[in-house]
Amino acid sequence: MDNKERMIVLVLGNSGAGKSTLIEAIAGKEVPTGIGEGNTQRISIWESDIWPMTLIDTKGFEYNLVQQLKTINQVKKFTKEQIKAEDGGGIDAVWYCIEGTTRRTFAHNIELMNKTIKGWKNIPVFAVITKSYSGPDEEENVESVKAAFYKEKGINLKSVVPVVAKEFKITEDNIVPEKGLEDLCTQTLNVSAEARQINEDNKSRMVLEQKRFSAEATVAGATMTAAAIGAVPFPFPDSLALVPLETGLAKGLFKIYGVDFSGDLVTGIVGSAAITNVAKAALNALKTVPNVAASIINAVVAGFFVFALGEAVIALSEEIYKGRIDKNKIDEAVKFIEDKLKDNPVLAAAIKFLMDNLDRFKDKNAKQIIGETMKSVKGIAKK
Ligand SMILES: Nc1nc2c(ncn2[C@@H]2O[C@H](COP(=O)(O)OP(=O)(O)O)[C@@H](O)[C@H]2O)c(=O)[nH]1
Ligand SMILES: [Mg+2]
Repeated sequence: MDNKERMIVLVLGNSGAGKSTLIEAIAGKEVPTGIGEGNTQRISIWESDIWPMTLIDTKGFEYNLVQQLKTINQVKKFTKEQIKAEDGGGIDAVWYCIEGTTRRTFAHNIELMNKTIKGWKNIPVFAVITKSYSGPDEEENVESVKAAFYKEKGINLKSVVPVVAKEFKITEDNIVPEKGLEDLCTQTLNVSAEARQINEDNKSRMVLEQKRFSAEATVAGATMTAAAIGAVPFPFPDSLALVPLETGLAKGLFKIYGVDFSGDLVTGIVGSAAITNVAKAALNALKTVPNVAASIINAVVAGFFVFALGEAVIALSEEIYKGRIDKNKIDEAVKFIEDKLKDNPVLAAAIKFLMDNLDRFKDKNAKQIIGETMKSVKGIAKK
């Protein structure tokens, strides 16, 4: 993607509001493309791998109006000089991050942010309510933010979007999954005449890529939790101990894809005998390996089993999302998952990698082993 084809989005908000978390999720990476130097240390630049956007993260924005204006001036200078040098353009949109749990200070924060960008040529502003974990609070938060904006004149507020940039774990089987990222990005693209011309197929692909990024982060988290649950020194009888985790994982993934599932679908998947058998078979394959503590074997199998299950549920969710599988045909959906798990190349490769590296792994803990094994099978998982 040529830099000129990217929208430039300036992300503002108090420290701790969730700017960096939001940006990482939308950029689809953990490391920025560039960091301002010298006079511009307050900003970092992120070219998204998912959307045609360059996001500008700002640090230390909150202290006072003078600081904010300083930051804004640095950003303006930086974007003119380094990002859109050729066409001389600047920022295309602003995202104001307002933490969903701080309603008391909404109005004050918004007032201050508005002051700093006043005078910018009618720039489109999106109010992003971050950490929007609580359904009941959400509506009231949106109204409060809108009310705070109504008082300000000359600000081109386009929309108020509640988001959860990264899953929020309440308990193992109660996780608030990612929410609102695709909405925020598609709405933002809509304010740019150029971006509006991106064809619908490409836009749908970006939405799916965003969902996949969040879904894979969710699976990675569940994999580590599964390893911790599995790390017991006695034979891991079956995957029963993993059921709450698997249930939470399946529900979270369905939510990311907007699949409004029935409990039957989740129970059907998690309770499938064929699926349990895959875990048992993997365990049996490893049981006879000498010199490896049972807890490590259990941990690795539990971790990779949940990983494989998560990947299968992602694949199913994508099929349902695209309308290729009917979520109400539970048998069909469960069969799809079973087929994905049977002869699963990731699980097989993970076991082989473990076997091949037994000597090296002797003194390592389950977390380290899973980490290394994950890396080794990453390429396979992508296929
Ligand atoms: N689980 C979860 N944590 C979040 C989310 N957004 C922010 N956080 C947490 O809130 C804290 C501050 O977030 P950060 O992105 O560093 O805020 P910044 O100072 O505005 O860049 C960090 O501990 C984040 O992990 C989210 O969507 N989900
Ligand atoms: Mg930050």
